[in-house]
Amino acid sequence: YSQKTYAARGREHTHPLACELFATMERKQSNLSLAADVTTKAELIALADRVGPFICVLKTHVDIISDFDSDLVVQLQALAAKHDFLIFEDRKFADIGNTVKLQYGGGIYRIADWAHITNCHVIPGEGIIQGLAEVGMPKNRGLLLLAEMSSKGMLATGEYTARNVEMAVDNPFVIGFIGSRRFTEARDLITMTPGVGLHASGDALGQQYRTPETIVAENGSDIIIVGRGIYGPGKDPVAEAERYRAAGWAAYERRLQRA
Ligand code: UP6
Repeated sequence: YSQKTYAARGREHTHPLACELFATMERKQSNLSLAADVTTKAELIALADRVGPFICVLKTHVDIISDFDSDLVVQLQALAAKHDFLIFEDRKFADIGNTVKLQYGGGIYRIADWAHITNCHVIPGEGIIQGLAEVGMPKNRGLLLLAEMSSKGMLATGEYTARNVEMAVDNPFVIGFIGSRRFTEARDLITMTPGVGLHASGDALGQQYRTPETIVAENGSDIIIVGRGIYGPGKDPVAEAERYRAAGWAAYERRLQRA
């Protein structure tokens, strides 16, 4: 599967949201997701509008926005339509099924109403997936499991990662993983990879960066997630977004050629 084109995988996938995602990637020639970790509404809207043309997925952390309101969601949805991208709220749910249902569907953020994709840790066991699926499946949302993390010393390894893969294969609400590589051929589950950078090797708080070439061409991941590499201090977000889009797409084309 990782040697198939995104277009073919989009045509064949059993989850409608995954079909939509692959089709978007093909249309825009982009396997780039922007990690938009800015802290005000105005900054997030401005960044999403500028970088929107280059990305397939906008990844948000809505709980870091100091002036969050429902109008922000309306504006993000308008930008998603204008620039043709999906929205991924990187919520990293980690509680029991009953609690995550309330956190996903309700509260101030009402994540399930607007985020096409969200994610969770499976540390509580598979009830967390079931709880999220009860809210998200009727809305045609999709879930990623955090099978690995990018940070130094992370504990999601070995048997824990393997259990993530088993749970993902078993539950149709799951469309894939956060992690560093392709984990399984089953159900053509997607991998999205954070910790991607072309220059820096990491930050002062344990983040570790690898290149699009390593992640996509060698490891078989599908989507690169890039944050500060695009809008960090002194960077031109439009130029950097195009650079990462081109690098991610070139790595994907090299992967296809290796087949
Ligand atoms: N993220 C990681 N590593 C993980 C999972 N998620 O970095 O294992 C998220 C962070 C941040 C983004 O929450 O939003 O990906 C990475 O941003 P950066 O490119 O600026 O380091």
